[in-house]
Amino acid sequence: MSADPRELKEKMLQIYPKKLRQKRSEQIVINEHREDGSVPEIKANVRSSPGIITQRGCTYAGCKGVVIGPSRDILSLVHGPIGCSFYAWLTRRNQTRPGSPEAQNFINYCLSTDMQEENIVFGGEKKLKEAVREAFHLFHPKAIAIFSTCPVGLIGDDVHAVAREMKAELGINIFGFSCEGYRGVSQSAGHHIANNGLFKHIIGNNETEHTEKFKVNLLGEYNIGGDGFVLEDILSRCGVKQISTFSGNSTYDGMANSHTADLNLVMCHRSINYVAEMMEKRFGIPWMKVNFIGATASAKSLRRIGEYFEDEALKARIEEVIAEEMAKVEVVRELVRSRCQGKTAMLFVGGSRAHHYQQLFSEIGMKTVVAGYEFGHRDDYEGRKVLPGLKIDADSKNIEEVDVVPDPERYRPRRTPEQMARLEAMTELEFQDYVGMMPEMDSDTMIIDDISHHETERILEAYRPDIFCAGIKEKFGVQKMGIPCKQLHSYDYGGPYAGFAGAINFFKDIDRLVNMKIWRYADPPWQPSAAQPEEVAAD
Ligand code: CFM
Repeated sequence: MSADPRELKEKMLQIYPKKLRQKRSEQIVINEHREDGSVPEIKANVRSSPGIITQRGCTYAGCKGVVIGPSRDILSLVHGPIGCSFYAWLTRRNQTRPGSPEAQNFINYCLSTDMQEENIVFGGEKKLKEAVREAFHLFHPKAIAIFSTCPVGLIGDDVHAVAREMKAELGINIFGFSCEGYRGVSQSAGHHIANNGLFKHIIGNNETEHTEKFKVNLLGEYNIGGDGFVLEDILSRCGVKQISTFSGNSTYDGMANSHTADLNLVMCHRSINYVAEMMEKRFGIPWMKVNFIGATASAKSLRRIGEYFEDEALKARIEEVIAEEMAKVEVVRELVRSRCQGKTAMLFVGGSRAHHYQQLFSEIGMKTVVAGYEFGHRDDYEGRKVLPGLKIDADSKNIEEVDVVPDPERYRPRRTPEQMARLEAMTELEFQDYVGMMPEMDSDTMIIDDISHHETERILEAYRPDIFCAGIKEKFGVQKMGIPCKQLHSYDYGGPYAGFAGAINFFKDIDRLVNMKIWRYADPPWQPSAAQPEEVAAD
């Protein structure tokens, strides 16, 4: 790895037309830690330019697929052409584990109104009502969520009116989402819309009291490849009660009851920070950012929970669990580190993993040289402190900001102002904060927002990293260049990667990928005479 990031950036931009060059130059930043603690500004959460081959998804994907979909007993009904449902049908590896064989679990199903030309011309509300009734009589769910796809917004079907009418008719909770694919610049808009819906229609509907002493919700954990199961196990061993996860392995009742927790832990800040903030305003539940990706990061997050509850017995239990788990991690980590030390990685994933997974790589001595989000906002890159200065553009105005006031009966500050001040003074315990990706990356690393295919090829050519982490869309193009590509959305059928057990899995998988000699047999297109099999065998 010898590329000069500044030269490389210039070279990458050269082929673009002037206007695009200007825009992309603001979305590609060379990282720098300034004396005042700031990092350079990056342009993010703006529309993708046509033709760059973005890896982003749509607003409907963010709402249905990401935030609401993993919950097992909310019946998801897609209002739209059947094609929109294909990608919402078990294509994200969010797992779930019903409590008993009789418990409702709709994750295997894919329900769509299958809109036809006729519905586009004459309207689809009637068909939607019929579909809701049919779904209700087939499954008898506690709740039905209706998701709008692009044509629904274009023809003006009112999914909210249908939801209200059907709710009155059928007597269960039914709500709609105006999450048409085009509604925002990416799936990120869909997260926000889903958060608003969770807050308006579900959270606070179940007043079951729990007697456990330490009650939390885990927000922004979607149980991809079983990550959530690992975290449930760790938290319960520490004696921490998880009221609900948003939304991996979750149920409607758990979410409805989540306002009874005393702390919100935020894993994926990008997809769920809105719920965390709204719950704090309405119910008085503080939130803090945690990261259970990486063994050291997991230990740190657990200790933060102990500090928050200020309970010595809890802290002692947490230390026991950490010691027990770390002993297992260290054996594998040391071995893998000896083989991976000094190798390089690139990460291009959604809105949080491109940051979180850098921690796992650093634990085995690997450095992230270039990274970026598909749809992160400036606060995900630079930290939440930039929020007050963010410009609200027309695309963001498109999404409702829910006006939240303290609940007259149920608002209850979980900590006194003195306690909060004391906890905040402990440098390790920030509330309502997220430092972002760039402050935690080295100076002179390269950050690229919404990377294009052309830019991907240029950075691979210049740096030849030992591993590239992205998704299925990039995977095979990258591997044809002789560089292993690890999918960090789906985990390539692997995982779990969260928590201590997850770190062990990750270290082993990465070791296999970066040390496999097969990659040197592939000739990258720009280097037709790359290593021949004989040469590889010789070294
Ligand atoms: Fe959050 Fe996610 Fe991510 Fe995300 Fe996603 Fe995902 Fe992701 Mo794929 S919620 S932002 S919209 S951590 S599906 S579980 S892997 S892009 S980095």
